[in-house]
Amino acid sequence: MRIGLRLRPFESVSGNPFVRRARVLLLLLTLAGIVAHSADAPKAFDLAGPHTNGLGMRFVPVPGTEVLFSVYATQVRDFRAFVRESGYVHMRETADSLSRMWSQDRDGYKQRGHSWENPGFKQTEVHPVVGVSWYDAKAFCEWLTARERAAGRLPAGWEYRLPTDHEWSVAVGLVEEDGKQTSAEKDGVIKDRYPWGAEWPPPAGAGNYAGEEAGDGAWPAELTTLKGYNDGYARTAPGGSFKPNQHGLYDMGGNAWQWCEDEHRPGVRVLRGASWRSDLRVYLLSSFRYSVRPADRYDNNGFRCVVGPSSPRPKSLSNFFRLRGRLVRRQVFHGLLHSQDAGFLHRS
Ligand SMILES: [Ca+2]
Repeated sequence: MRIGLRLRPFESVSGNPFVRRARVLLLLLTLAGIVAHSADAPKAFDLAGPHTNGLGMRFVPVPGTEVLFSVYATQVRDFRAFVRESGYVHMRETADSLSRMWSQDRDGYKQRGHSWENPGFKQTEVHPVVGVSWYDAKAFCEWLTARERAAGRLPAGWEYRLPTDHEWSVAVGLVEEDGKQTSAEKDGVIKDRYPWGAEWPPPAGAGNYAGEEAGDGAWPAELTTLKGYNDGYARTAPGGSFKPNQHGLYDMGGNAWQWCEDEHRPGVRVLRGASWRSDLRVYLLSSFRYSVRPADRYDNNGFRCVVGPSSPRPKSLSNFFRLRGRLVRRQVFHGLLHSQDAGFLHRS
């Protein structure tokens, strides 16, 4: 309408037929450009989800949270795209020997030169990426946020990040946990609740844990397995090998531990969900919290992304201080990320 209103008085004063034709042609070209631009424009991000991002990662809403959860743990193909596009260099290529990946063999956990690309067992592109630190996971989320924003596929004020410990609890069904308590305070408190329900031992197809299949030639003699349970995967399993939970999320129990945003105790970050290496009943509880240093890389640790509002809104003065504290800590970690530790170190 605006175009028509502007051109009509202009055309009325021109008597030259060539000028008129040129203007009509210009108008048609302009309209064609508008149509072409509309076709290329990214689809509006539906805040209610589901959403599939530029890497093909699918996100669904989880009632009780303000975020959309990735239905799969981050897969090898996702992390490979990150490394290829960003030039991110894995820690094993840097000087910090403590952060080289730990992988299990018959003689237990050792640093054997493995990495997310070759964790010591076969992984396809749709297996969960493992051997990644909390810093690696955070760097992936930062890169993905920038990538999706640049492509117009992320609303203003939204970001990709790790789930908080509380969001992860809601997603696994522990909706009654108190979001104001720390992960350490809630560790193992709710008993007899597992990602599959209340049964023990786990029913067939409950997830990829250390069933009898895990006790192969490379399994340490001192480790036990889940007697009477066999899920068919001695190490990791491709995403989608087991039934999704009530929200459509795969592997919320088993396969690979998943990093969360939260510090569990000073110096360590929380991971949830257990892994292919877990057989102890307490580890399989939905409320169990595992924690290691944020720089640690293990062959059974991975992560899952969420997408949502960048930071929680402070509801009270005490929350404001908590938020400030969190932001300060984030800046410290950001500094580490871009200095000697696991950051965007470019190869060239
Ligand atoms: Ca297994």
